[in-house]
Amino acid sequence: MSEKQPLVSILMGSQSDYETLKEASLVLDKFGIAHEMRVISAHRTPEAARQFALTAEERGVKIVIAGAGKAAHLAGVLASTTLLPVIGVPMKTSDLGGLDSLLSTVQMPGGIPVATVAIGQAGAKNAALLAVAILALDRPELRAKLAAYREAMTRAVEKSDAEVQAIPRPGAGN
Ligand code: RP5
Repeated sequence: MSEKQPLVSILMGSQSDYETLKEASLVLDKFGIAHEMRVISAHRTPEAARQFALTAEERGVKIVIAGAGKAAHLAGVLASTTLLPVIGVPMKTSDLGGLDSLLSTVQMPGGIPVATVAIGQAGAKNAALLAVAILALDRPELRAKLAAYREAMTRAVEKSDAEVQAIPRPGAGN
């Protein structure tokens, strides 16, 4: 995590969400995006959630990533109080597998959007990539990094394809 002024805030409802949200931080590190990580709960620390949302924009934050589980109100509560884009990451949960978090995060009533990504680590990773894509809108050097990231992914899949095709299969005539 960079010591510079954070452009992205990664919030989590509980420290138990950390291992999942770490994926978002790793992606932002890869792209050199200064960010912060905070534990702030919509239920357990509602005043801190409100203060965060009221002051994030004036601190220079551009995008908020909020991960929470179960009755996951964090992203929606933050979105209600800031005009910054909020990306919600539903946590995987032990009781309902994360469907609880997903529905709580994605089903915002019209008027207050939360851009909701997939449950768990894939969602955390994609939340960061979405934040990079938004920041890249007016940063050509970041856009180039994002394009290179996609290109590397394409090359990796092509390599996998070649490896799978090279595996001898009984009865396939090789
Ligand atoms: C939510 O409740 C948190 O985001 C977490 O995913 C879930 C459970 O929290 P703990 O009981 O593990 O602190 O607020």
